[in-house]
Amino acid sequence: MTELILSLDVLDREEAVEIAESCAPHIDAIKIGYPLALRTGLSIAEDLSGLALPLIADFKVADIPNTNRLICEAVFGAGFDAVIAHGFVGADAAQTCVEVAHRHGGTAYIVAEMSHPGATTFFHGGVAEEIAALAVSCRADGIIAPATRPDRIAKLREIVGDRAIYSPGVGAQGGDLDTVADLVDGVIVGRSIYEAKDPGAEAERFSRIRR
Ligand code: OMP
Repeated sequence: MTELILSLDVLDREEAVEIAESCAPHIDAIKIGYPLALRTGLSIAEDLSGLALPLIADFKVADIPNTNRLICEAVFGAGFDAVIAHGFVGADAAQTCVEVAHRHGGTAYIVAEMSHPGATTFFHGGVAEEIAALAVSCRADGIIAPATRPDRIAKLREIVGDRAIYSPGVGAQGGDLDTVADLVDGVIVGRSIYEAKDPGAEAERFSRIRR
């Protein structure tokens, strides 16, 4: 089964809760990043807790180990279940995120390669492969890899084995849902769902990958 993860990048607390509620029966987790959390604060996790879905904090944590620790402790303390962190900062900084996550009974995912066109400037040439290997050595629960480049997902799969690959970039960024769903453990979808006239119905349409 491939999971469907809703990326809830709307800017208003009530709208976020409404969309999450309508999508909840069709999704496996909700990802919250800076766009929403900077408006609502981390208390958005409490607002969504009644849905009983894992909440992923996409803060792409990328600082020194001590600051990463402080960020991740705030995230898990607020009720999030998972965090997304960058790996290019090195093993000590990434590992701190993993350790804090695991201490709280949560999970941590490391961005191996990003999905936007500009990501190739620095992530290609062996860097993404090195970050994926770092994620494995740090005992991260998985990596983030681009739905916009299925060939790269296949390459990174060789490195991470059966660790989870979560993949953004479907729909609005051009990635194809069914192609990617066959390669990854979870597909992350934002605008294609939350900008739809009926987000719940759209989430249901995307949820065919869960079967
Ligand atoms: P849509 O493009 O609207 O479907 O949203 C994709 C979501 O995934 C956004 O929240 C992005 O910030 C996030 N994302 C990427 O699009 N590309 C990446 O390489 C990594 C992420 C991420 O870490 O989730």
